Formats: sequence, C-alpha cells, structure tokens
Amino acid sequence: ETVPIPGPKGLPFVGSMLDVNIELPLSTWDGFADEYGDIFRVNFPGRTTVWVTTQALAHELCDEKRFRKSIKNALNQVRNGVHDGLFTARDEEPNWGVAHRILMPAFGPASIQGMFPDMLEIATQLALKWARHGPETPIMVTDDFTRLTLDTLALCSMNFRFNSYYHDAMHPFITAMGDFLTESGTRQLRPSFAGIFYRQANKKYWEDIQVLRDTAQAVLDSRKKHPSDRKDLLTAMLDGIDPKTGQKLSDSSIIDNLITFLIAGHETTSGLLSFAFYQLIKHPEAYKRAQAEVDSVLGRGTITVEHTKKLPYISAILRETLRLSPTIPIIALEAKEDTVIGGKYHIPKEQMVLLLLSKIHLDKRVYGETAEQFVPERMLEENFERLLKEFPDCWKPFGNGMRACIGRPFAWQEAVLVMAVLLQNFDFSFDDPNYSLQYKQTLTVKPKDFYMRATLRHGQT
Ligand code: MNH
Repeated sequence: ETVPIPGPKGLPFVGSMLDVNIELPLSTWDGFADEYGDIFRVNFPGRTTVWVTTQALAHELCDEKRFRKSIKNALNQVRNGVHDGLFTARDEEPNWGVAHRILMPAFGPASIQGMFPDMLEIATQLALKWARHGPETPIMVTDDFTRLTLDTLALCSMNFRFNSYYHDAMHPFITAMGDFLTESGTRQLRPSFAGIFYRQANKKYWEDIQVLRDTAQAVLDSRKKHPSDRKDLLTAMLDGIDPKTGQKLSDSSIIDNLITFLIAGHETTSGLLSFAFYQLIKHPEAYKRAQAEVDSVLGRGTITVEHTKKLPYISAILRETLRLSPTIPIIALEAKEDTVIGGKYHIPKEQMVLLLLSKIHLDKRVYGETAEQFVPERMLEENFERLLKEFPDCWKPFGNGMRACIGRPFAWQEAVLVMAVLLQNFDFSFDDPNYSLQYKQTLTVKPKDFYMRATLRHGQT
C-alpha cells in the first residue's frame, strides 16, 4: 500500500515556480520541509521533484543499486560549460570512467601531500595580507577565502597564478565563472518559453563560458609548449593512461576538468572556511580549545604536513561546520527502477529525488536535542565513527558513493592548514558584534555580509 507524497499544490502550468525565493532557493526548500516533514513533492513546469529530509530516507537513497546521480537540475545547465567533465557527467558516460580512473591517483595521499608547500604559500600570503591590514580593518571573509581557495587550486592543479590578493577586482576568469554559475542556477528555474525575455542574459552566459574555456585552453597550450615535471593535476591529465581502456584524456576533456576543479573546489572550500570562522567566533569555548590545540602542536613554528594530521579538534570543527552548513546543500538522485521508499512512498523510474542536506544533517533521531547546535565534540574521530556506524549516511557534505567528491582530501588538507595558520597567528572577532548569520546562495552557500577583524597575537608574523 503506497500513500501520496505531500507537498505544496502550486498553480496550474507553472507549479510552485513562483513560490521559489530566487535570492535564496534553499529557504524555500527548508520552508517546505518545515511544513511537510520527512518527504515532500514540488511540481515545476514539466517536472516533479521529490525531496527527503531524514537520515533514514537518505540511507535508502544512498543505495547505488537503486539510485544514481541525476543531472536534470542546475547541473544540466553547468554542462553547457564543462560538458561531461567529472562533476557533470552521467554515470554511464564513458568520459566519467576514464577521467575518474586517471585522476583518482592524483588525489591520493602522496600526491595531495606533495601539494602542501603550494598550499602553504597561498595561506601565508593571506596571513600577510591580514597582518598588514591591522586590527581595525573589517575583513570581507568570504571574498578573501575565495581568493585563497581559487589561487590554491589554480596553483596546485595547473601551476597558474591568479594573484588574487593583489587585485581588488577579481580576475576576469573568476568573474566569468561566478556569473556562469549563478546564471546556471537561475536559468533552470525559468520555463523554456521565457528564454525570449532573457536575450541579454543568454548572450552574456555564452560569452562567460567562452572566457572560461579560452583561459583553460591558454594554460593547456602553455604547458604543452613548456613541458614541466611538476606533479600537478594537469600533468596527471596529460600523461595519465586509463588502465581499463588504454585511453588518454582528449584536450577538450582536460579543459572540461580543469574548469570543473576550479568550479567544484573553490566556493565549497571557501564557504567551509567562512562558516568555520563564524562558528568559532560565535562559540568562544570551542575557539579556545581550537587555539590551544594549535598552540600545543605548532607552537610558534612553521606548520608542516605532519602537523596537519595531529589536529583532531580542528577536523571536528570542520565536520561540525559542514553538518550545520553543508556548502553543497542538495544532492540530486534519480531512481534506476520503479521503487518504494520509507515503506510507503512510490518512486517511479527516473523520478528525481533530492537529498536536502540542510535538513538531513539536523535529524533529531540522529543528533538528538542538540541537533541545531554547534557541538564539535560529537565530531571527534571516535564519536564520528560511532555515529556513522549507527546512522549510515547521516552526514553527506561530500556526496555519495562513486560520485562522491574526488577533491575531499585536497579540501581537507587545505582547510586544516589554513585554520591552523590563522589561529596560530591571529585573534579574530566579529566586525559587527550583532552580526547574525544569513546565507548567500549561488550554486553553493556562504555566509552573507560576514566581516571579521584580525589582531596579530605575537607581534611580527
Ligand atoms: Mn567536491 C563532487 C562537495 C571540494 C572536486 N563535491 C562533490 C560532491 C559534493 C562535493 C557534495 C557530489 C555532488 C553531487 O553528487 O552532485 N567538494 C565538496 C565540498 C568541498 C569540495 C563540501 C569542500 C569543502 N571538490 C572539492 C575540491 C575539488 C572538488 C577541492 C577539486 C580539487 N567534487 C569535485 C569533483 C566532483 C566533486 C571533480 C565530482 C566527482 C565525480 O562525480 O566523479
């Protein structure tokens, strides 16, 4: 016996399209979750979406025998720019397998540790910038962390320097990428017949894509002209041979994936760092414990790759931050066959089902009465492992299964390193003591209008 999935009725023809808060679509989905509970259905022109908000349902959906990644939403728009690159490929597209097998070793521990000096260089540049600003200057947190994550990725993946700290305006590639992502997110919410009203937007959209591809092409051409023995992602893509098919990546596939790394890897990590500092300043006890851990491990010395493995509380803070503020708050799946979830909800073949992580991560059955609070202790290694064992798929900020984030070790090393260097050298406070957290959403979410101040702890850095 199956029962209908509850949800907003919506209007004929446009469904719930006009109910979506275009500035912050996530607030609409969260609102529906509050109203309808564990599962709800939302209709749009020509398509119905189902949303789940609990760990139990998420666990069923994470079964890769029953569900696969879906590319029908904003990701299908991102394909206009990066085609069947790793993030936007369908499971069955051959280029996904080829790129996945060639790139997995490049994201392995040895390779990521090899990137530590480049990561440290960019983190040090940020610390120097903030030291020069002095304690009275408000720091636009998300912007500076975005400069950091972009410069880090470009340097580690293809030895390219955006030098973002030295410019007030972002590099044209970065502006084009931001506009391309925002537009990919909003144009999927428009019905196709409305395209005629958006000529200007469409023109700019395709121009932005051209900027991205031309820039990546220039980097590729330059590397081919001046071969290098750097062990970066570009080298892995140029030299790598797929063990299964014997194939190499085509130039256009390399460009798709270079842009994909920059897209997938910068806002997500920058959002994580921004939310983490927000939480630390908001929670002085956690802040003190984090700073004490950094001081006892690093002292006043220069951080090494070994130190990053001895900072369990910093890792716990990052995990808890991603639980409360997953920077990719939605994961889109679809049913491989007709199926039933939750024992009573019929899901037809190819139906899109979305994991609403912003709610799944707050499931009281998993996290108890403190589910909405920031408690890093619950994310210390043993506690975290116990949690995952008892409630599999209760924490999914890096996605699921074979389509989970390939860049996770990269992001983790970078985030731990940056937290440690900054906590070692500065005391941080809110610029506005009354700041209350709000979200800004593009394809990812970040804190909105979050400014902080940084005071050097030890005089000279
Ligand atoms: Mn990342 C996939 C989150 C950092 C490159 N990433 C995913 C997915 C999530 C995710 C969620 C799965 C999306 C989906 O199912 O539709 N990623 C993150 C977060 C961070 C992050 C929260 C940082 C914090 N990601 C990075 C970094 C890189 C990167 C850094 C690159 C260096 N991510 C990817 C790629 C994929 C991906 C590539 C697609 C993997 C695949 O499908 O094969």
